[in-house]
Amino acid sequence: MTADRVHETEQNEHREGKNMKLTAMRFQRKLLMASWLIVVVLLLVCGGMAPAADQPAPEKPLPELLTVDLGGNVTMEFVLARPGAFTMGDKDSAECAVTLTQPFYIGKYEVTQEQWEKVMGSNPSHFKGAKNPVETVSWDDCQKFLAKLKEKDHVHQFALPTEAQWEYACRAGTTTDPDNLYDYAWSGDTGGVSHPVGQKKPNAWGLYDIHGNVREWCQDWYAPYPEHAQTDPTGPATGKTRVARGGSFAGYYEDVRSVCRRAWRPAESYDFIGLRCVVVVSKEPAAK
Ligand SMILES: [Ca+2]
Repeated sequence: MTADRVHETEQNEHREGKNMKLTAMRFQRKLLMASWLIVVVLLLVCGGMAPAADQPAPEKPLPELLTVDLGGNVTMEFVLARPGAFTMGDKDSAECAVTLTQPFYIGKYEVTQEQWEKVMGSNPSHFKGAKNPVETVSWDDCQKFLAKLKEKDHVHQFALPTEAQWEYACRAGTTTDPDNLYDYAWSGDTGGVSHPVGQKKPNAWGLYDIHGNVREWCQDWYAPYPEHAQTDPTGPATGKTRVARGGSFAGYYEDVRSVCRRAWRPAESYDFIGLRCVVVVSKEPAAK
């Protein structure tokens, strides 16, 4: 082999070695890019699956029914009332446009004597019966009952319904009362005594005895309705009498209509006035 031939062979070998190195480098570069691509895709997928830290978790829908355990197999049942708007009162007396922006739970039944006794340890009612509505309780007594109820159950926020909440729930999305209120209400000619709760027809939202049996204390002071539309009204700041709604076994047919308003002093108690509770639903977490 001549010197020139040797030199040419060496050059060819050198060129081949260089080409192999270039091919290897290109392969490594492609491998690196593919790895980065996989990492980016994985990050996008995982990021889309996990909730962002600054986004609140979606709210769970409120259950339609709520049962509060008072102990000793005594419970209190509530029905969900969703936010809405309605006309309070009627043209014959006075009316007011009302919007309720917050959901709330309202008692499916009037508070019974066994429920009151479980919470308060005594039963002041005149017409005795475990399942009869508690009566002969003043508005002031009801506040003591609610305070004791909160001591027993720290989870829920109990209250008397505002007058607007009461009428909203009584109307249950309707603009008129049922044709025959005696199917729904113990009233007038029913012997002048209270009756066990839940025996008549419920209203459209499943509330029993919201017409009749015993009148039901509301939270508000009594006053003529305001002239302007109201949002989440709670009544006047002061007054002399508190509202009681729904008529009773001792009243007349007119009294058990959804629009009928009556009021008594907060310390007064009668055997035809009881109560129905609400559970306040707050969108904000309860303060600790
Ligand atoms: Ca009632």
